[in-house]
Amino acid sequence: MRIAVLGGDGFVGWPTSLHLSNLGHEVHIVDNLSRRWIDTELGVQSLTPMDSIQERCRIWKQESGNTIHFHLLNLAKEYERLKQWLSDHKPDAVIHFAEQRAAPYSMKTDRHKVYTVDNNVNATHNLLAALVETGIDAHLVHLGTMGVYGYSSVGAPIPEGYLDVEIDTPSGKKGMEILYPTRPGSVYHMTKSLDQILFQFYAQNDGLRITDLHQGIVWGTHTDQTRRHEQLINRFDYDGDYGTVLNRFLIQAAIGYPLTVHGTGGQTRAFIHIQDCVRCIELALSDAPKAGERVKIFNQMTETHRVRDLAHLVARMTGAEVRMLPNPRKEADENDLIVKNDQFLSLGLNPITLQEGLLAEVVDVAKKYAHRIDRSRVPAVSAWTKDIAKRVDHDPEGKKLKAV
Ligand code: USQ
Repeated sequence: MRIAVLGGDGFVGWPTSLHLSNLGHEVHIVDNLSRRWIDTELGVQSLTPMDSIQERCRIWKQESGNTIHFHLLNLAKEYERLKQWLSDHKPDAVIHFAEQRAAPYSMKTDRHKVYTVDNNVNATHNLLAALVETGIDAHLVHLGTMGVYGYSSVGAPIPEGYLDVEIDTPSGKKGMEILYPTRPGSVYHMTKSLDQILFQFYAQNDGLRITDLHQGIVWGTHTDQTRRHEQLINRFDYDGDYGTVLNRFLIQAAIGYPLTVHGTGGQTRAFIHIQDCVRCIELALSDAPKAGERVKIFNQMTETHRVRDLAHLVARMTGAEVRMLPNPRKEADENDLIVKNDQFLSLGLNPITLQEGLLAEVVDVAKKYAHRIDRSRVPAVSAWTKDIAKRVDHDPEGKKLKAV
């Protein structure tokens, strides 16, 4: 297949591009390199040293003999160029990762909120409108998030995207299927909720074939392809805005920084290893919906864990100290989470679960590049409200709190 990977320079986009190229697909990365610009804005860098996208593609060609093409294009701002690109290249599938993906970044200031909505919603809508206009019947696979469901305890498993409900009508009860009600916990998660409505409309109105992947929190760093050469290494975020919880704990353990648990650590979240992410994309591509069908929604996660349990697991493994910090986010202190992921299992996903070996691999990578870490960028200081900001500002590293 000819596959466009929009956002193919990012944390999941890059290993996905390598994985698909390795399978023999013709891969075209379309990216505006915004993630690299955000590093510059924030004054942080990936823990792992990343080469330019052109250099990464050159090394891949040298390693595998396969070409990954790179196209510099801003999906959200260059609509006419996007249309032209689609007409020129006529992809069979488009994988859409091209969105600002960090909840804390999206909550930093009003400017970051505006940027995140502007970038993410326009990127998605421009793509949908351009597919219709150019008449290209590509299967669109979008990287969504488990966070669209929200994190209140519901006491029932979260289905894959849709919920069967019964409503009262004058002629009795009527059953219907609705999109699971969204309850985003950040502006970033809100944009992915808005995306769902855009997909629903374009699938129903124009017969676009769309798959939306509700992905959990990714952990790990290497995949089979990024291990093949030092310069194919994946990016790896550790800072308070872009680092995600389990990877952050592992990096913190590697550099002797107390593990930063927000609040009670009773938040339960869904997780998936990076190797399974790329495999899920492959599986989703093999199971495209037909024109006229509803959007296909998968829960792209393999297990759930409570944040404090993860901290204690990492602490036991490494001897790290665990510290409970004032939570910069507005989120439930404690929640349960049961998630259905039957569709990927039935397509043949054999989940990688938390294993000491893979956790240790992350710690080893972090130790190798520890000299690149700026410890002052480890605390998460982006606060969800002005009131929370005052509290977090006083004690960003929880020094006044007792370590547990
Ligand atoms: N947390 C800590 N300590 C930390 C960092 C996070 O306790 O040092 C807590 C947070 O307060 C939160 C949980 O861990 O309760 C998860 O935070 P996270 O930063 O790992 O994940 P999140 O902000 O939800 O976002 C990440 C990705 C996003 C993806 C999402 C999947 O950045 O792109 O969509 O995970 S999900 O969480 O399932 O919605």
